[in-house]
Amino acid sequence: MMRLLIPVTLAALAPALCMAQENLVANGGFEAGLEGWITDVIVGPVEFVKSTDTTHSGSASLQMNMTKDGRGIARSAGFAVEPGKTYRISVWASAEGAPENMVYARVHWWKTEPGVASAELVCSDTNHAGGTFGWQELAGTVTAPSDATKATVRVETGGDTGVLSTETAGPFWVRFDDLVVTAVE
Ligand SMILES: [Ca+2]
Repeated sequence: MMRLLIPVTLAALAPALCMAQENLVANGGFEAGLEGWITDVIVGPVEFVKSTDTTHSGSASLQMNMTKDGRGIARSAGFAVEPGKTYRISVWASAEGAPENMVYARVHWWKTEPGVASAELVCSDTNHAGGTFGWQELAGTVTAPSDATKATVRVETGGDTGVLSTETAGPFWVRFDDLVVTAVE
């Protein structure tokens, strides 16, 4: 009986294993709070909170509380990438009173370690959202440049200097959850 059972079990597992896509981002679902993430206040104050009130999945999400015209980012831990390879980025977000088009995720490609000043940044975004909305997926497909070795993903409420003059109606908040980066076969 055992000889029969083992091949059957392996055959049943094989399709599931082939379909499984590894999430390259550690703690992308914020179940461990902000472990592995670096936060930065572009225009403050901004409060970064491990929210357990509302999540897209699991028991925690990241909530960023902005004052009027506030801007903040949270950057993931770095992960290895292969030059020329295509990756899909997906993150779920919800918001109240966010400025138009200012909620998104952005990948940065690095030649060396993330945070090294000599690294060349090449940015690619997911689609953007704004206003007041329930959980929605922001996704994008990006291709690693020929000299990239690592990448990080920032979830943002508009972290670029070019948009800092955009006024918001008042304080606003954005939640992020389930950041997943997978290599596209
Ligand atoms: Ca979560």
